[in-house]
Amino acid sequence: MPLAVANLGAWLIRGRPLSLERPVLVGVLNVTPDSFSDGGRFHGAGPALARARQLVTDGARILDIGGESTRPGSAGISVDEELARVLPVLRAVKAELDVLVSVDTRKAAVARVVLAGGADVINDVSALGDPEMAATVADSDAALVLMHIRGTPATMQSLATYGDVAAEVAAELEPRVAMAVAAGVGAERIVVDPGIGFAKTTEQNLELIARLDVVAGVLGRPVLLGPSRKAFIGALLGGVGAHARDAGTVGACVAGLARGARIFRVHEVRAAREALEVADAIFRTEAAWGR
Ligand code: HH2
Repeated sequence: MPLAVANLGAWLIRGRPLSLERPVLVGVLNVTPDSFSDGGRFHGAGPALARARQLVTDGARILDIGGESTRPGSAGISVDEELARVLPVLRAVKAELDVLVSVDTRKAAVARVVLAGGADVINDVSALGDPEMAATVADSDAALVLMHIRGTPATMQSLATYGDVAAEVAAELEPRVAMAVAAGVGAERIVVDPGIGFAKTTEQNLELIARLDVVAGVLGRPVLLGPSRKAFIGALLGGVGAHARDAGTVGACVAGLARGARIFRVHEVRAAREALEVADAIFRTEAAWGR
């Protein structure tokens, strides 16, 4: 069976399985003043809600609300500031739209409040860097994304030294999955993410996507991929800016699908969803031929 269809199944979110039979799109909803590609554009509940409606219309099954930029070199913000950005948008989205909501946070104190406020997924780009995070998620029935990073956004780019990046990312994520499970987060609630652009060079990002099956295979959990608009795409396309990277993003997603990714975090959902659905249908046909 080709890799592309080897990792089917479901992701358990708030007691309900989200099928991964078809690729799942996660729409990025950054409510920050300073995110690298869309900082300031959807800051505040009004613009954020309009963006959320568009992402759902385009086919996002999950919206990932982020209040703190994690771009290389960025400094953190306080719990209060993060909640002031995220909570009004979470409430507005939940009140109006029938969509799962993920909150992109590294802080257990933020997670506790948004989980009480109805968040369905905690997307932790520090993979349990906060020692309280695992127990906080375990106390709910929400799902958890564990993303690979080394250091923090402020320090990560100086830590991009690997022998075998795919094997090391898998090995470094494995104990984090074990920690979450030991704290009481059921394995079926967890997905893993290789952390494209987090403590990785352009070559390492390419290698990680090319060998994504290593990450999926070692961990046995569904893989989420987040290449959207990242610097390695700009580098490959002659230095284009973040807004000229959406077609390149689609290419990275389709390549990831061919290596087992089932969940894709992107800024522009429609093109990625359509490309992934077509590619997935072709890979299924390939599987039916027994190749
Ligand atoms: N990338 C970013 C943020 N959160 N979460 C997961 N699981 N995977 C990713 O690859 C990922 C992520 C960075 O992108 P963006 O949100 O666009 O930028 P910023 O961190 O500047 O807000």
